[in-house]
Amino acid sequence: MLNIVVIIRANLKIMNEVYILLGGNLGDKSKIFEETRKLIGERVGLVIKQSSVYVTEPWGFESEIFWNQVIIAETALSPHEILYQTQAIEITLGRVRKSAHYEARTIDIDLLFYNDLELNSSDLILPHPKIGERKFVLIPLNEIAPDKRHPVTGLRVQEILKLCTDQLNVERID
Ligand code: PH2
Ligand code: MG
Ligand code: MG
Repeated sequence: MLNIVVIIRANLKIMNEVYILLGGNLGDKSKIFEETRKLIGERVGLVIKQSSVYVTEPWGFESEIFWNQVIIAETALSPHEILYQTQAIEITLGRVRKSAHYEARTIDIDLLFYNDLELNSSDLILPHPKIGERKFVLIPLNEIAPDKRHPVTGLRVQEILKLCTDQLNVERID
């Protein structure tokens, strides 16, 4: 009997939900987004939900128009394992960082939520600290998870969106 319990426990992978923002404004955005979702599915976990793609005005700097999309993946990885994988995917898909400032990019993959985890490490903060300031995040997020609660404030995504004063244009394209 004990043996059976041990075998079951060894095979039990606890699944987690990670909310991910895709953003890019350089290159063939349609191909790059498709490839990004495929690589996230292979290296992070099954994509269980995805918002429409939105065309969005650049927030915080002057640049080309962006595409943004929010996806939810089921994952057995830890937040830092996901960060490692998503940074590798960014590099595979041609992202080049020239400075510490905002820059045009082929693909940026940001972690928004990981379950209800609060994490403050030097290279990763969860939930993402700028969610409430950005309609290019909140509008796609609200499309697929309006009732998701922010673990720090307890507010639902739909409530955070109502409170957001960002005026930049965010337009659904598919
Ligand atoms: N990402 C930024 C800064 N500004 N603006 C839009 N519209 N979309 C983004 O993904 C974005 C941005 C930093 O990563
Ligand atoms: Mg970003
Ligand atoms: Mg990023």
